[in-house]
Amino acid sequence: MATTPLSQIPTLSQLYQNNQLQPASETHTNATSRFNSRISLIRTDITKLETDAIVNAANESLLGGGGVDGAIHRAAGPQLLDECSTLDGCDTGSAKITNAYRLPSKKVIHAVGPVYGRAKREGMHSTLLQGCYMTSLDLAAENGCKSLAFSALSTGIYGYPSREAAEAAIQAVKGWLEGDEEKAGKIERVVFCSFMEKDQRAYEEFLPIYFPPASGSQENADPAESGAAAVSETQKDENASTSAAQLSDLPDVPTQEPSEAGQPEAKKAKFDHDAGGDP
Ligand code: AR6
Repeated sequence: MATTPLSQIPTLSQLYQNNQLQPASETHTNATSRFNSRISLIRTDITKLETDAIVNAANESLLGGGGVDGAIHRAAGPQLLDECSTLDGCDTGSAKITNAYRLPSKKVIHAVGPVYGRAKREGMHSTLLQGCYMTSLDLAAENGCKSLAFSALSTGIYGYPSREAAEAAIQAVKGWLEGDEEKAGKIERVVFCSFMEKDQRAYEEFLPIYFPPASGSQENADPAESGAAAVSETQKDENASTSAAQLSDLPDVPTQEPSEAGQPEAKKAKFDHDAGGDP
């Protein structure tokens, strides 16, 4: 599969315009359209994305594993493991950054999401997951990465339910973009990269609740809910959107689920039902 440049990754504005993302029937109280040209959703293999950084779903050792971690290490080559082994691991809920070696991105951010069962029992699951998203955004901003793509952290082997994870991830990214203005201004694009259909569906459900189409623009209007102030700010970006014809050139979605691509189901089941320990 060829690599995908940032210009080929559709923004929410473009997805709404092309009816590839449907507005929600009800939006969140604090919903905004302000960031619709800075947020993307794509279902693809994250190792093919030409964003400045990609975010890996790692474990505390940072020494590789299955799932997306395995795919990233395979695609980056052995130098990635060499660099990771100098980092002294990483706490759950946090992240560290490395070079990307043979990957088309410039950097890899290794985030350690929570094992759902264990973290949920301690009431820490969403705090830890959101910590991964916020630390990754901080690291991207500090390291000159203007675009970054997140894998759906913790939703594979670590057993975090897709809908809960998508909502927590979206809230974290929204909160971060609305936070420190100077820092947030350094990030031009945040991509949610899903792989399995269940995760794609979860983002398609929750992104419109938090980031509805701008009313009065070329997006599918949802006049009742999107803030008036947001509209004027986003309008010019949205009018400059990619056409449907260009978007039809987007890469094919994967035809294999990760479990078929070498991610052990037995291991996943263990973390779904009980958090026995880090694999
Ligand atoms: N591109 C994008 N997303 C992918 C890809 C890919 N090539 N492959 C899988 N995913 P997981 P976790 C999705 O299990 O749950 C590792 O062994 C996958 O569908 O990779 O955080 C680590 O070393 C899912 O949505 O990570 C840890 O030990 C998401 O990536 C442990 O797994 C995350 O699934 C971390 O578990």
